[in-house]
Amino acid sequence: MHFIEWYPRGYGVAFKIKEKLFETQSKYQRIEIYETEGFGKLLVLEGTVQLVEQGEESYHEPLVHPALLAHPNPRRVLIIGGGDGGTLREVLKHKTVEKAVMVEIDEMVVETSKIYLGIDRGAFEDPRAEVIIGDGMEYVKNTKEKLDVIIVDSTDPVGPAKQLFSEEFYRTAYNVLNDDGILITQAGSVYLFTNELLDAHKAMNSVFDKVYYFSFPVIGYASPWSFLVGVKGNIDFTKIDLKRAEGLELIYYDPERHETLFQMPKYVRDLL
Ligand code: AG3
Repeated sequence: MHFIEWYPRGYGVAFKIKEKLFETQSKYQRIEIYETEGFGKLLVLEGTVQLVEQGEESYHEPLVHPALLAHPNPRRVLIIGGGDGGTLREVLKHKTVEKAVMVEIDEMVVETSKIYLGIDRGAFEDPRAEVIIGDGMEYVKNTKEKLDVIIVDSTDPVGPAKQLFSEEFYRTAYNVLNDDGILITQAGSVYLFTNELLDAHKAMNSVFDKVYYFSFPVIGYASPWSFLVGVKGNIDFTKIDLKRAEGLELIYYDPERHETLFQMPKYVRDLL
């Protein structure tokens, strides 16, 4: 048995499967959990791979640590999406973080992840963590809190996640950031979602003071995977605080080689 995620142009990412552990239709999407032959459990939402247990850090580390180490003092962090808890887990590794709010639209993703994955490794129980089931767009529109870092750990820009790639969302997010703030979002496959990436980049460019692009090879996705960073204020995202990186226990993102994040295919650099 195997599971295949089909990307555009007939490009597929496949896993050999031992068994299907769970399947349900939530209010928002089809949720599936598989036991793979070689990568532990696999979480699939609406037919798209969200993570494999053995390798998920290759997504969660670059999504979280570059932004938290580039920010001078990240104390309040908002995660939009991220129902499996992997992003929350990485955020809470930072001692500067006093509060991390995770706003996930689909309660079933949180519950299913708790039962079958446990990749939060206790993060949901951390006193600094708050989990809200709700719409991320509505949350940023209504919150009175000022934030240092916003992390968008969403599904692809279709369905409920589409609005999280819009100029309206970026503008609202910009307004809830402190004078120095960072928003980072996953932005799809470099080669296969190039148009979506360019659209998001354009929308961010019209809102943020500075926008950075980087990519990372993520296990389980059509890699390299792209990430977009919007900066409010004076933060230089090409520089990080190496001192604070000590003790983070990383596997994939290498703070001492932060500059290697920024390499990209020539055609992407020409388009951005
Ligand atoms: N967030 C989903 C990233 C997008 C994956 N897209 C795809 N496979 N087509 C990951 C959730 C992990 N916290």
